[in-house]
Amino acid sequence: MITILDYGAGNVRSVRNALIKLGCQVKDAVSADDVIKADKLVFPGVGSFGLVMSQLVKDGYVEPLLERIRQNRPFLGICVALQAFFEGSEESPGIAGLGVLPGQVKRFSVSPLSVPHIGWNDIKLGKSCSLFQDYKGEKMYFVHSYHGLLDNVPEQWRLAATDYGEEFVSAICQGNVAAFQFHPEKSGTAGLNILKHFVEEERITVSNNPADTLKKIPKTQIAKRIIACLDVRSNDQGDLVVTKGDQYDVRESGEVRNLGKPVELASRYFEEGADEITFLNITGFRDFPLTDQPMLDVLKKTSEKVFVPLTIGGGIREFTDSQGTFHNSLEVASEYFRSGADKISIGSDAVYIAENYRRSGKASGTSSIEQISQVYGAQAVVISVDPRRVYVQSPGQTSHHTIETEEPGPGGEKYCWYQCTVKGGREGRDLDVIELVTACEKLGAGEILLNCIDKDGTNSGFDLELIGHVRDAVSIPVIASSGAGSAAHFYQMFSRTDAEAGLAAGIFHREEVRICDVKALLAEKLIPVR
Ligand code: 1PR
Repeated sequence: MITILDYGAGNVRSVRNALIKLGCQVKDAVSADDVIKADKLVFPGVGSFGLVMSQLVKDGYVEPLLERIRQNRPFLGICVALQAFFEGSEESPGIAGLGVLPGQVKRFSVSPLSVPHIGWNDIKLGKSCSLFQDYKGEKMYFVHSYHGLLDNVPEQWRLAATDYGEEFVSAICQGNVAAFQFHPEKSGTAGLNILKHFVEEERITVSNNPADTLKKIPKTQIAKRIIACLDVRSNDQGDLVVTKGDQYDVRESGEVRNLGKPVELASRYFEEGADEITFLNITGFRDFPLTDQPMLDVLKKTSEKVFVPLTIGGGIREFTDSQGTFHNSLEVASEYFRSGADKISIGSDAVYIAENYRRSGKASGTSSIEQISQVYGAQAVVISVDPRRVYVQSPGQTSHHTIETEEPGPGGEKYCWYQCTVKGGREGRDLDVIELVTACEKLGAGEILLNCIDKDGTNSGFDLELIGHVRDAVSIPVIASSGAGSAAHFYQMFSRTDAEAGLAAGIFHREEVRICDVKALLAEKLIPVR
């Protein structure tokens, strides 16, 4: 029996699904006694350090947790749960951690690398450990902005480190007590194997290698991510299908294109090696997300089979339902996290928020971006951008951020700006892509999903000028999206821009290109992939 310490973290469902996949019986800790007496305790944590610690204090779990660690009873912490071992964190000044390890957790300051550290990176194991007996050097999935300093970790606790501009502790272990900064429940089969050894083995064994082992292991490298995107909507018969637009037009001879069933396609992409999977409910702006049971079911079913990160977007905003009940966006996002999402993506609402922010010049504190990132962490909030080019003869013709383009306009115009749209490209706004992404970063977003209406479904390659334009303007990761027609387009994009990830839909749905083909070409070209 595995007991989960569920304080409402976003990834609890993913951890529960992974343990159930491993054949475990799982129950939630409901009392301090459970925390101490549980055979094996798993503590999944995402979100802010302060939120985690204040929840533990509120539930009276701090002392029982410390007692469990003192009694060396089997314990596995994930992500923020590792950070909670330290005395405190820069993320939440004045809030005490468990204090098992000395020192403060720090925010990454690794420019020009983007923060949060989102993606697949290696771990340097300094000791051999029974939890890693099947480990063959696979990359693990990380999603965090703060980290513990290796120097603060006493030798007897050090297990693994990882590099991301600076070296940080990615695993600790002493006796039967272990914790990881990475997410084993979202690190594919390799991650499940590590969880399996925690579940199956009576106790954790660690053999000491020479203390300087870690120093001898070469720096780790984060991989470029390959993401499969499933644009989902109900067709005219009311079935939820995966569809795909050409420049956002999803109809073919009047019918909604049907490219397959969401759960099946997502499972196929997981098997084929996708690093992440994104669902975009493209008519979400019309629906009441909390009553959109079919989409929630797709997420629940997918999260039982897919052990890489899941992002869900479409319709995430505050709304008043048909009974006149008001629902804030945090409620909507929480329902998606509880249903298995690891990240949520905000589209139209982000445009309205950025417009308000630019008008008022200050954060409202109530926007969906602010509310959700404060509770679940910036790394859980993706902004899905739907821009289209507007050509101008000269930059002076507009107040918007323009670029000089190598792809002149219909009238030979050498300049253009990128107009933001809402409602799935149906409505253009007086806001450019730079005004949008910079406002959203300031308000707490953790990643940009940069689509391009002009390129969507064209198989003509990514809009490299747009990607460079946005990558230079923000310090959060950018996912390049729209237009991929071949594996070579991914190589072109990763070799000519600093985007952290590449996303495609049509070529994967139509099986014109497989995810493994893209990765094989990138690896051949020495672009790091998982
Ligand atoms: O505005 O918060 O309700 O979110 C709606 C979301 O759905 C937005 O993120 C928007 O990007 C997306 N969306 C809305 N309408 C459409 C449409 O196609 N009619 N799809 C749409 C956007 C963009 C990508 C696509 C890439 C790759 N599609 O998701 O996967 O362009 O495609 P490709 O590789 O085939 O070129 P809200």
